[in-house]
Amino acid sequence: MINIKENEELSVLNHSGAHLLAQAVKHLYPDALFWVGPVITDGFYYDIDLGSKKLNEEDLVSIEKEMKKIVKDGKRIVRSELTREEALEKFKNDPYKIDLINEMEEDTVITCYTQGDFTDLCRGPHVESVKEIKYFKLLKVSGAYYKGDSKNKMLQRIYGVAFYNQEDLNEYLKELEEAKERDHRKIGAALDIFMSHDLVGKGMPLWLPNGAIIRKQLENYIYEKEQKLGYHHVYTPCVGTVDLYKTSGHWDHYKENMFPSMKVDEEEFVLRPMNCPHHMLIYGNEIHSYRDLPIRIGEFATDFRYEASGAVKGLERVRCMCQNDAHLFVTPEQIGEEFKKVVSLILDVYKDFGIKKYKFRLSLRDPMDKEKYFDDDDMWNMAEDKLREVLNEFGCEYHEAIGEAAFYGPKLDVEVKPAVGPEITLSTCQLDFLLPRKFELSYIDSNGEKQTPVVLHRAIFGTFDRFTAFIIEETKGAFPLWLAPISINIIPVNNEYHLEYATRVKEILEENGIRVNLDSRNEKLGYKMREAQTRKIPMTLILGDKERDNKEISYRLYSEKETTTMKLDEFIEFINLKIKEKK
Ligand code: TSB
Ligand code: ZN
Repeated sequence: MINIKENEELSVLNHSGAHLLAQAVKHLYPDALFWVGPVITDGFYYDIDLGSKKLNEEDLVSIEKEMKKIVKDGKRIVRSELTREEALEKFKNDPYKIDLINEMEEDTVITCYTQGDFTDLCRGPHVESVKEIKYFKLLKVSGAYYKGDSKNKMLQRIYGVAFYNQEDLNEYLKELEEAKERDHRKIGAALDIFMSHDLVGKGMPLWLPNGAIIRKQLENYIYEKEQKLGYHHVYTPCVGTVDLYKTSGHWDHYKENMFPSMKVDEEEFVLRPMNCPHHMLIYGNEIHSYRDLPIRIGEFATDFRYEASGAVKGLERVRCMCQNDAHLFVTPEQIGEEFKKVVSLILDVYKDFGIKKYKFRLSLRDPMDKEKYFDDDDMWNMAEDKLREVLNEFGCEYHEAIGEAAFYGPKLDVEVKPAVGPEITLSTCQLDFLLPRKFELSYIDSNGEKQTPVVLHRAIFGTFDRFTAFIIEETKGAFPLWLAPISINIIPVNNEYHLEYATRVKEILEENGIRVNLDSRNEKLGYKMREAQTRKIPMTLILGDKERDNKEISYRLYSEKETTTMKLDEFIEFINLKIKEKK
């Protein structure tokens, strides 16, 4: 799906779409006040204060009608510049715009755009006339806190999208419908993968048995890979004392993303937002020689983060998450080699899951602004060169985000686009020159001297939560055999004659560790077949006279019409191989 924000022409058009929307709302609701109306990946929105009036779908239809009227009227969109005083005077009755003006830097050129009877404070640019905003659609309305803060007033956010012609708009709306069908929240509910409940809380999904199977498969899969790569897995508590997070620096720099602390006896705890401090302590528990490095400490670790209530989304953005985390302790010379192993693992995993659409984003330091970063010029230069070198070696395309490195080191993120909403980061690998110092970690080098290791924070799946959300959308819920909650559904053609054989086949498959369901309900074959499709079970066995008499099975794959018959023995071999190869 096209990313409107990244397309220059569509960006301008959609921004003008937001103004058109605001003008129409102002016509229909003269008391309306407007906060911001930006362009987003999926079009535009405007946050509006309508007092006690709550908009519904029908209101959107009326607003759209009004927008069409304004377009027909065809006013030009005219830019004007204002001094700060003029702007403050012009918008003196509008607290939101006053707020925006006050937030602007002293030397900002304040501009307004006027179309007919409507003027909005705006940086622009815009199309020349409202006539150009002919092909648009309002998509939905939802609540949004002023400045995204739940302590503030709830505004109403109207979403829309605009194109330069009807075909593009139609195509986009069609894709949008398909995307909604792919939304992991919808599929997750339909296939009983996860649920949520107000009594547990926002952003705290409950994994249902089907979801738990998928998650366990993911855990086993990545655990095995990490074991082969020399990772040591640990278990650590999902709380730490405030002092731990003061030592790591999170208390000073990450506090707004953390849950508030709680006192127990004399100790003050926080639910942890990250696992690095715990892993630093584990590394520090022993004396290390350079010969022991790299040391790789991995954990499937539960973390808690405060995410704005408007931002939480299914399994994709949660407040309680489980990271596929590891901290790799290396000498500076080992950075390149270890980073290469991480990238190789990422590529390997994405290949196994058939993930093809993703972007590498390499966040580097701004060399013009060195004071902003951990002070070790040689280390930065060496590390950044190594990261580039590795990505080039793999032939990976990547975007260099200059100035976006963290204070403590450069990083690589892998970004993907979910069915609905803006891009998200799945995998990440972040270099850290600082944290080992904060915890006074060391290794003894070949001259017998103490040195500080460098840490690579890395999460291949990111979190199991987010990765599962993404895989649900990639597969539309039709998981491969090895991942599906039920891999094989068995249907006896007639319970009276074929149930015994079907039961035997089920037992044999289960002995082979395969997840099977025997559908022995007294329902028609066609009905059972259709239901297996709805449940998106990857494979269905149909067992009748012929199969029973010849010790055979007939199988049909999800969404296919063809049936294949095989000897039972052969089938067991075939299916074991398929599952092992993760096909
Ligand atoms: C990799 N300390 C590092 C770790 O060692 C760390 O926490 N990095 S992180 O902050 O980038 O988080 C790791 C991954 O968790 C992200 O790449 C992202 O895929 C996933 N993630 C982050 N926030 C959320 C969230 N709210 N819900 C689901 N997944 C999330
Ligand atoms: Zn970390």
